[in-house]
Amino acid sequence: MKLTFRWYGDNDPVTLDHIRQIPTMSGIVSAVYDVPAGEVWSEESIAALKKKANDKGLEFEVVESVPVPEDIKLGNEKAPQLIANYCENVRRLGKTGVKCICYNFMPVFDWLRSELEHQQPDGANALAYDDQTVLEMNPLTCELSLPGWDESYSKEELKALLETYKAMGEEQLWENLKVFLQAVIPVAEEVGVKMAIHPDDPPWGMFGLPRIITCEENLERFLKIVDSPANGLTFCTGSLGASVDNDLPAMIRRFGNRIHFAHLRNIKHTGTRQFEEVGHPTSCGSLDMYEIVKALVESGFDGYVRPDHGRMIWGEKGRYGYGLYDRALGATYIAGLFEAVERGRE
Ligand code: DNO
Repeated sequence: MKLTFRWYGDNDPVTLDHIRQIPTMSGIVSAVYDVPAGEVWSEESIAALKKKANDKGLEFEVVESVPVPEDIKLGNEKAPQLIANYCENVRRLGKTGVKCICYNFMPVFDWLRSELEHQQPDGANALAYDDQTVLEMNPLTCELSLPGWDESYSKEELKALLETYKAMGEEQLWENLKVFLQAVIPVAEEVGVKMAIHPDDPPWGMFGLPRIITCEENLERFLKIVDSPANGLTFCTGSLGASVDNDLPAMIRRFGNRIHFAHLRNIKHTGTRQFEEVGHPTSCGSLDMYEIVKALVESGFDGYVRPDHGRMIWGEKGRYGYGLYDRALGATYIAGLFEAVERGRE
């Protein structure tokens, strides 16, 4: 496996110099951030990003994300051109040496939490989710703004979008995903890129929006749409693990060689559809991180790994979920788990 770290570019308070000092770090996970979803990234921007990383001794082999515009998920008349643009991005990234692209197919909202600064007993702040609170939230009026939310919509646009999705339903979303994959995967194969869809976070529907990348059965269905190694998964333990019905080690063993990227973090279930994010180690939460890593290693996983959301500790202020300290602790813990499991097999 290759250990990586998400970097949000020059505006990220976490710098490449911080990242390169985390032991065993191989590279960054990043994206071109100054282009609206749906547009083609310039070759210069991609090359500049790669150069910045390489100049610090870091690789740039993983992109997260090339966002999928809503029009593609909705399968409307703008979709064909936007899919062509998406393919062009995959082509350009492949040519620059990118090997893995993470993306998601979540309608409107990316990852969602009800609390951004949940106080923990040790004084850390963490992201938390409570379904009851979310059920009472109205995305058209609520004040909360989350990192995954696209702020570019007006209330009217958002309302129309929510209504269109509600009317559309899950099966049509599957159909639109199929159209997308059938166009993009052959291009990815051609340029040596592994596409890795990110599960829906949390893995259930909300605000009447369909969510489909949620559980073992649906992941199986997804992988069969285009049965190619280039059509793979980002195995995000915090997202899939939010549902107590998902048996993560079993899923890893089942999907093994189709997992190209792993987001490893722990969460603690605190009630029905209620959880909070915790430190990465097994004993901090509800997920068995050792069994997860063991399943990855025993399935022959040779993709990319990154620590996922960290808590805010040691007084750090920064991008929710993406501070330096707790993620760096997570990174070294993950590296330790891999070393122990791998050496145990020798
Ligand atoms: C949250 C992230 C997600 C992820 C996208 C992938 O912290 O894991 O926002 O990057 O869903 O497209």
